[in-house]
Amino acid sequence: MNQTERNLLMLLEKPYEDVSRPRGRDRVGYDLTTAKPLRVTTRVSGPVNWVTVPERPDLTVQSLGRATTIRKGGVFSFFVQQHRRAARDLCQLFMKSKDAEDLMQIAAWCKDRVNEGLFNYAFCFTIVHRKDLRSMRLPTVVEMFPNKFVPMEALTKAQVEVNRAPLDQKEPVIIDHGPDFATTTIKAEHRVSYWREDYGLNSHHWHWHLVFPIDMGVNRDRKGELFFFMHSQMLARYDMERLSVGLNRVVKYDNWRAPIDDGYFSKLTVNNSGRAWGTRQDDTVMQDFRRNDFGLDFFTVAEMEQWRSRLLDAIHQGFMVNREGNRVPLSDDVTSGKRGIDILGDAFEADADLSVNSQFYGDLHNLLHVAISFSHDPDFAHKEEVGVMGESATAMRDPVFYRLHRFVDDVFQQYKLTLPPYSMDDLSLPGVVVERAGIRQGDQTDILVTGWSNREFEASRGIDFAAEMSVLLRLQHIDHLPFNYHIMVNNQTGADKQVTVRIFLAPRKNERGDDMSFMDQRLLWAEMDKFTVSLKSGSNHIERMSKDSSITNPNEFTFRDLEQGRSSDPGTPENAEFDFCGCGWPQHLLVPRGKPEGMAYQLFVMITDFEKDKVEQTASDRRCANGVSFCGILDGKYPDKRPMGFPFDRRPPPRVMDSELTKVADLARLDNILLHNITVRFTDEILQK
Ligand code: CUO
Repeated sequence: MNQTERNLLMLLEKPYEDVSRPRGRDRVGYDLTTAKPLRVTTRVSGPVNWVTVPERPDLTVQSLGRATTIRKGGVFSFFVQQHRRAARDLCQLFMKSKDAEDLMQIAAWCKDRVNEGLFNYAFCFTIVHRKDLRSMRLPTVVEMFPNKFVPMEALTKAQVEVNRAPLDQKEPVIIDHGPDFATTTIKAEHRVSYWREDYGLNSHHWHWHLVFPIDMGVNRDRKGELFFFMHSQMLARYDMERLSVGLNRVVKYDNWRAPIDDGYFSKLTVNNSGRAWGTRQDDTVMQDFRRNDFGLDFFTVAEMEQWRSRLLDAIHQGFMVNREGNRVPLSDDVTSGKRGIDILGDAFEADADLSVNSQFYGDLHNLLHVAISFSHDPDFAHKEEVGVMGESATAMRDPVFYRLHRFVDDVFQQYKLTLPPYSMDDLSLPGVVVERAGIRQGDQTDILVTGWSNREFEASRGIDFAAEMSVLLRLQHIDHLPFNYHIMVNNQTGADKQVTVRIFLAPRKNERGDDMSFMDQRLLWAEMDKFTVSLKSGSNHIERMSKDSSITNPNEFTFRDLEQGRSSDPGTPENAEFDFCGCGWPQHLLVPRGKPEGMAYQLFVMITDFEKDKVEQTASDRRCANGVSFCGILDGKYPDKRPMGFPFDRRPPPRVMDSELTKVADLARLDNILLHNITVRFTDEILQK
């Protein structure tokens, strides 16, 4: 990273401090004195590397458009259309900059004039979506906004330690956090707090919505479908965690007049001045939205119910109706044009630019987030802040997130169940036999081991502790020991063959402890990996490392990594290839927790014909090595022609090879599919990796 890029990146640090405050290892401060800053520069001690930002007569309050409509210090919520419009204006201003230096000057000028969350969002959006800045990496959102991940209590403790430390202390102040969650064991839902409140899970969700924004003029390949698929997969994984701690699978929230059983009190703050997120008592009922502080028009639960009916009508009638009153058929059986699942996803999430008729189908999923997040104070009577459901970096902490998204998924699934089952031609691959498959972890076979690990983040990059020393947050999180898949495949086609290997994992037993039917187990299958291999004729031994998974992102950069150029220097051709890293499921959440005594899982390995799966990309399309199943390819097409979640996204065919199909094992009678039992054992110890 060159100095200009470094100076640019530093603007993401200390979001709540004046732009003139020194930041980063190099103590960079931005001097806008010639550009008439908004306030007098705060006095700072110690040397500062001043970056002079020249006067920019071209920048006026008008340049900011609607970006100033969000109050500073408050929440920036992408679920609110007015906030998205503010973001669009600021992103447009940033996107128009000529180069990195120009962007740095514009951004430094804007920094203290707009809402902090909005600023960082627009800034990150620009880095992700501008081709000339692809070599830059984003630091983890945990370091930008520690207050969205760690309770204020822990951060206050850090401040006390900093104040006590000698001024010349060189060692960092370390604050341990976790396992310590927002609930106690009195609440059954507490048992999955370790997962809901995981930093990686929440930063993944923030990052995913940054890469797939709505109403921002971003129309990426199969965006609506990916909204469905990625969230559906998160639910499959959540349900696996629930089953591992003796909880039933999550129940959809679809009676919006009934109380929401579980409340949520996040203990987090929305900014550094200690303003808390709104909280929700147990048994709160969602209300009509009638607040005047959020720039959002009033809306009612009845309107949302109407949008839901229209979406369900469309699904069951097989078409939507566009603004001109014409029918838009919903079908995935297309060779060109948009798939039904994409059309539905765009109208449901919703993206007003892409929805076939946003007036008619509304903004259902987004406004459900909003209505739930204000259910504790729907008319602003108590002047309470929005709840965590209103922000993508915090929403997944709340148990109601999963109940809401189970409803969203249920609507998508209703559509999927209208589609015909896959044919034998879709499912089989003549001449290719999966003979054996299994897992090796150390010297163990077919046993995966989970436990805890620690990860350190620098809190002083997001919060100004007014001290020279670094302040590290050490977060404990669930993790697993790395492992390898071993798959033996016999290629009897008589020639080399390019194939796609698809690996899924699901629990073997349901809540009752019974083996599951195909339909009972269908939504529990989590994609573990998907990759292409060239089979030679005869026997093949495929070995694949867990860290190479197609869903995960192994590169979560801290500010320090980026400053030091660690694993992030785009100077080498290999790294230039692997732009767009940063999106993807956290590596440490790849394996579900399992049980101390071991939990029975099934590994599903399927081999399909790459000829039928492949998607032509243009030579210039950049790809990241990882996270592709959840994040796609930035400038290119989603690299698998099959519907996402194939073959579990549809109802199964009633018969396979002349016998009834009731269980997944019946499908595995096909030669190209193998089902294999494995065990996941949770150790409740720090893992020695
Ligand atoms: Cu990701 Cu509702 O879409 O949170």
